[in-house]
Amino acid sequence: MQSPALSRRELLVAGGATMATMALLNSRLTQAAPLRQGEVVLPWLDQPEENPVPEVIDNQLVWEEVNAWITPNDQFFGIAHYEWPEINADQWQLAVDGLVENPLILSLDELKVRPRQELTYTLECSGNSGLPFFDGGIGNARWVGTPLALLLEEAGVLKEGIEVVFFGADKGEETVRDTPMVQHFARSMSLADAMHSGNLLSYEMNGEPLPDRNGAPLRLIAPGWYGIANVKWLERIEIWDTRLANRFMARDYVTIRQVGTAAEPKWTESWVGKARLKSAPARVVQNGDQYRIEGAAWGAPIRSVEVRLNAGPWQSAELVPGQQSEYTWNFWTFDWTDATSGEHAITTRATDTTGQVQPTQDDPLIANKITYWESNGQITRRVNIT
Ligand SMILES: Nc1nc2c(c(=O)[nH]1)N[C@H]1C(S)=C(S)[C@@H](COP(=O)(O)O)O[C@H]1N2
Ligand SMILES: [Mo]
Repeated sequence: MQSPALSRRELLVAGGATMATMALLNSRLTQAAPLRQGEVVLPWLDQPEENPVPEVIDNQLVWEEVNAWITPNDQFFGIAHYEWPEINADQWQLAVDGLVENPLILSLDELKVRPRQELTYTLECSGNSGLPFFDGGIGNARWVGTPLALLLEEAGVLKEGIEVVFFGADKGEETVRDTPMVQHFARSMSLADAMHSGNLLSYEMNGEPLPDRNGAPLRLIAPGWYGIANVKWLERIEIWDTRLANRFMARDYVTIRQVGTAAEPKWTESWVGKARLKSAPARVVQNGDQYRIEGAAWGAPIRSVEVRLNAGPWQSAELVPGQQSEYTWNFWTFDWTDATSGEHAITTRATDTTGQVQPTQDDPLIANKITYWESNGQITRRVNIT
């Protein structure tokens, strides 16, 4: 799951490295892009609009301030569709039931004594970059929890059980076909997807107890998926013999795309699930007359990133070593040697290890999409060089 480079470090740590070695490894990983003396960040000319829904989007990553590969908890974005519950962890319990042999009810302590697994995973909201006020719906954190698959095995899923439904404590009113009803936030996954060895029931984020904003006391961490799959404030897991078709599976988080011709229009409506290949310029760093463009690429294992200045040719960026991993962003840098004064447009594109290239904004996949989810088209940002 993790790259060989990362696993080797983990082995080293597990093998009893000294505190000094651990601190060094830690700082090399987390300080992947610190500013050096004399360097300043140039602000982007294009800035996101003011957030009109602060009750839904609580915080956003500020790209110009990204100094580290791991996003500190206080800089991590937060999303809540209904409310922001603050749960008393001492009284909280997780129920696992439905089509299982042994229904479980577990306290947080009972979960914590189960096998502990760590995973570094970049979580992006599928709406990120799809709205003019939303470009910071992404962050990379080190999550700790117990593997979901072990708990499902313990509960013993019956053979009719095909879908795993995750319910959060947060709830709100939904009106469907004129019927108002109170519903909890919920998402589901096929049993096969849920049994993936990377899925965690997570209670720790970057070495701290999971913050309230990010789903305390327990959330699902589903590497390889968009943010929506990572159910927060988890309190119930049910095994069903049918698919969940609630707001977050079948109404919101549905991508609508025109695939037919103008003469014969055809539309697809598809479910938002797995993460997609993407990259973005993070910031331009100036040191005297030297300029460097920094950025990130994620959503798939990254092979390369290219940068395009204005209408110029695509030029190779350099991937920051040691960050290659299936589930994390990979930072990259580009030395901008011939920067001239005036306004410039900077576009980036990522290629994954299978050769797939991040789509352009006029690729039909992006251009013919009328909903804002899954906006992984190439991003252009503008900067002024004086
Ligand atoms: N219970 C619950 N879980 C949830 C949500 C929610 O509204 N309620 N929002 C989802 C969405 S859309 C995203 S992008 C991620 C955001 O995770 P974060 O707030 O930790 O960044 O949580 C997901 N899990
Ligand atoms: Mo999201």
